[in-house]
Amino acid sequence: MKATARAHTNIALIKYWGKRDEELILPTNNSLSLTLDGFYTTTTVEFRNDLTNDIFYLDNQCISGIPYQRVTQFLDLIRQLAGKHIFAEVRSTNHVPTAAGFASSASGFAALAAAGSKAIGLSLNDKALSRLTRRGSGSACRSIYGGFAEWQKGEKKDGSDSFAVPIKPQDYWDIRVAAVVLHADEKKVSSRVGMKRTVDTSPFFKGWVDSIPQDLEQIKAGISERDFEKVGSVAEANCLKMHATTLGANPPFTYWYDTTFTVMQHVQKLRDKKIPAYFTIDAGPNVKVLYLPENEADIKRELESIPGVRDVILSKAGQGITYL
Ligand code: 2P0
Repeated sequence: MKATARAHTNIALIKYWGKRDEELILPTNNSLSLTLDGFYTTTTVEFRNDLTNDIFYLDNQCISGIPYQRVTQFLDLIRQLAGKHIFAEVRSTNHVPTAAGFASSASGFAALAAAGSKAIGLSLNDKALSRLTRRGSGSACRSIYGGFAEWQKGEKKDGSDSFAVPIKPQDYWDIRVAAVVLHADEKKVSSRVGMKRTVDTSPFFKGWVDSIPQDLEQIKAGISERDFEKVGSVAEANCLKMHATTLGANPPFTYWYDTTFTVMQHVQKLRDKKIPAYFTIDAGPNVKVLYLPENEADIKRELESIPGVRDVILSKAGQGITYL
């Protein structure tokens, strides 16, 4: 009753921002992401009869508190699905540079879902695995697949039709992402809290939700045509719209720092020099820059020259779940 799985994190090009059901983690809009090869979590789950509670080690440290509770609550879902009452030892290793500004929750819950469900004897197809993973953290349900994936929000109240589907595999198109590291501080408003505040209070939230179908249609067309400018410009505009909703919330908030703005301006500067580059930003100050392999040296040089930039970490498209 032991299994090991690896999952990579993903960067949303059309963002998930807002829940219609917090308990089941059901989103208000579809989202679309690219899985990244540089950042992953490897997790081993072993269900053992001799355990009287779950144990969770992250990077060889025994974890308690809220992160432990999120893991045990997720294991409860796996136990429920399998109809077995047995505790587990979970050992995870994060290969997501802690300062890179990537949430390790996406790769973390995807690896936990895959290893946990296999260890307990469930054989879930990708759709069922994605649906289960969603309950750990929404964005994690997209990390089941390599390359481009879309999380379909679904319509049903029970969440049975809310899961991610593959759009294009890892080797379809060599798009790259530079993670521009500015700050590694704990964020003041978590994405969970920020999303809820936005849904509850921001008058801009409706505009955000209403604009998603068109963004999705355009970005999917861009992906099909391998049109980098189309994909990049839709992703950048979608990110700006998501962040605009937070300014309309009560109390208002933003994830951006002054340096976030500076990086955005440098990305524009790259485009002025005819080097295609587009940014996207998650619920934090760090910026991710989309670019093509032939421009890697120029992109890296420009980004590293910006005052306040601590690191620039380059990544390619990554693969979906693998079992080790
Ligand atoms: C995304 N983010 O699509 C968006 C863009 C942040 C900004 O998914 O509450 O950690 O666990 O479902 O997945 C971050 O939210 O939230 C996120 P929960 P999650 O990647």
